[in-house]
Amino acid sequence: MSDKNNLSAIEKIKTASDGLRGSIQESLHDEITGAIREDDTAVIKFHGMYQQDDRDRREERAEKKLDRLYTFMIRLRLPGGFISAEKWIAANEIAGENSTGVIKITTRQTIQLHGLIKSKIRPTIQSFNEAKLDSIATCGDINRNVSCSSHPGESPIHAQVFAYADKISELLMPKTKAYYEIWLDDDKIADKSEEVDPLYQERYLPRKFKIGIAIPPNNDVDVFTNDLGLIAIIENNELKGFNIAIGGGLSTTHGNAATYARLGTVIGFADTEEKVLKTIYEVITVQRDFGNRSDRKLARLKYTLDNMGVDAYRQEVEKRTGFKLEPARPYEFNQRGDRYGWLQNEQGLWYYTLFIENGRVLDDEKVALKTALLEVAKTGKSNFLFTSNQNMIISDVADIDKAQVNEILEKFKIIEHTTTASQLRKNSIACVALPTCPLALAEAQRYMPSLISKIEPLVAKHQLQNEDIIMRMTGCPNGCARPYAAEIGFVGTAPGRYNLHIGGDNEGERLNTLYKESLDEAGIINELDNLFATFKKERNTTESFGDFSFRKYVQGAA
Ligand code: SRM
Ligand code: SF4
Repeated sequence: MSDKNNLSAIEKIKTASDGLRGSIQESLHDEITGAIREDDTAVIKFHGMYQQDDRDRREERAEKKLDRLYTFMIRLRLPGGFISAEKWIAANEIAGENSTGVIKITTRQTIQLHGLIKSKIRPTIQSFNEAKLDSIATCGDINRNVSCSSHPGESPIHAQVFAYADKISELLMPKTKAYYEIWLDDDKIADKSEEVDPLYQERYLPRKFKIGIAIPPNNDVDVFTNDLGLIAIIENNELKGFNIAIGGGLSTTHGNAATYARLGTVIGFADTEEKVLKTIYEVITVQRDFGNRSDRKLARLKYTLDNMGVDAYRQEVEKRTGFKLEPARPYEFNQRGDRYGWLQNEQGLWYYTLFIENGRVLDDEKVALKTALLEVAKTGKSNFLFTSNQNMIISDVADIDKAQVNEILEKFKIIEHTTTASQLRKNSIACVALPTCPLALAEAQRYMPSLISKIEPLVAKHQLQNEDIIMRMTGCPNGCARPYAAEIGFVGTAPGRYNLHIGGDNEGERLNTLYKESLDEAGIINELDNLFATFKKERNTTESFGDFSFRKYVQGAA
């Protein structure tokens, strides 16, 4: 239980926020600055936004004695990454009118818009609302966007499992009406008892909370990196229930040895929907009551779990639900990447997964992705799904409409773009980092594409082009592109410098290990050249790069 006398500043802001209202209204009306009041920057996150500034322009503006160029990023709530064609068209328009125009698919299957100035926030949320889209609880100390295995073509019961993402998202929504009041001009509620929130109470959770649902054998959602992961147990094409894993979380802080990345621990199995939802709810109440509210660096469920011990945590959950979890059932993961190209599901609908480098949907000199997707959406013959690998699936296309959609994809060279990208590139993701992320120490999505162009010749030199090597980069150790769960992970330490991590497995069941610190580009290329050469020479027949580097460099070094 946290020290009540030593609460972090954010805890005090949450409690004093009057149901997440803070002084956001006043901040919005203040025309002297493009920023909002400091306390409100914490409150606004619960409404799905972050205050940022253009870091590329900090110096220039400081020289001119100008305030930073403040803008806001807004993130939508899309459980399981599903968006209808109609909503996609709306998001396109809103992005064009109010933000940079780039739609960014995130590593948790939703989309973000960057670069909104303060006066554009309300119109943006109002337009989203008209399109039946919202950004509630996509940030802040609360349950975030629920992710779910995204390939309907891979499992006959995908729809059944997928429905849980919505149910969980609904179950864990905050009760406050502040979002509607502040952004959508709803009347102030007279009776505050309508807002009483038995789950989040007044202080919400000690830290963000993430839930992912995986459908084996695909672990595309990286289920063990979530605070709570559900693993669908399917026998004879029937959903039997879920194994429940808790305590995943990736962030570390350079120089703070008390912080660590951790994969979730499976604590048992629940069969019925009622039991699954009850267990999720009470896992969260235990974290709410026992999590650290003094030190935000140590506040995620993973630390609560390790402090209490796995058995004690499970027992506390079982005490609250009133039933015991069954022993975990067997399952097997054998892939994590997306299944590119067309795939048909059991019901006969078609799905096209296309490659979107680092999830950035825009028209550039290589491919007019944004225009192509808009044209597909305008046919009204498909929906869309985002994947946890920052890609997109054109979904639910009837057999009779497939040729028309395919023609658009051919016309805009989307198919060519997807099929000709190297295996390495398609297995890589990078976080946003500069210029918008205030925490970035180094570049990520702006640098990764060019670094891959330099690694591809190495892969070719060592004849490893057909290997599925999962490579991820982040601009800081917070781990937004899950680099610690990659076979090759780059974690930014300073401009142009990255820690190199190796030895994670291909399926997402083993974290990697720090191999070399603060390498520059030449250092990275040199290390990878040597690693690939040794891998080629010494690997066992079916050994993946991750398993090989774990055996040789992690176990071998122990
Ligand atoms: Fe993240 C903070 C972007 C997935 C761990 N993350 C941030 C912020 C909001 C920076 C900030 O606090 O001001 C970044 C905004 C950058 C920008 O300009 O857009 C940011 N995180 C992202 C996204 C957009 C990366 C991407 O390129 O896709 C992902 C949005 C997911 C979503 O839709 O909700 C994103 N972040 C993740 C993941 C991966 C995941 O969840 O699967 C992680 C690691 C897993 C985990 O949570 O342990 C992650 N982000 C963090 C952390 C470290 C949390 C911690 O435990 O300490 C921070 C910093 C914080 O919360 O203080 C952070
Ligand atoms: Fe920003 Fe760091 Fe997350 Fe990248 S990993 S988006 S640099 S917080």
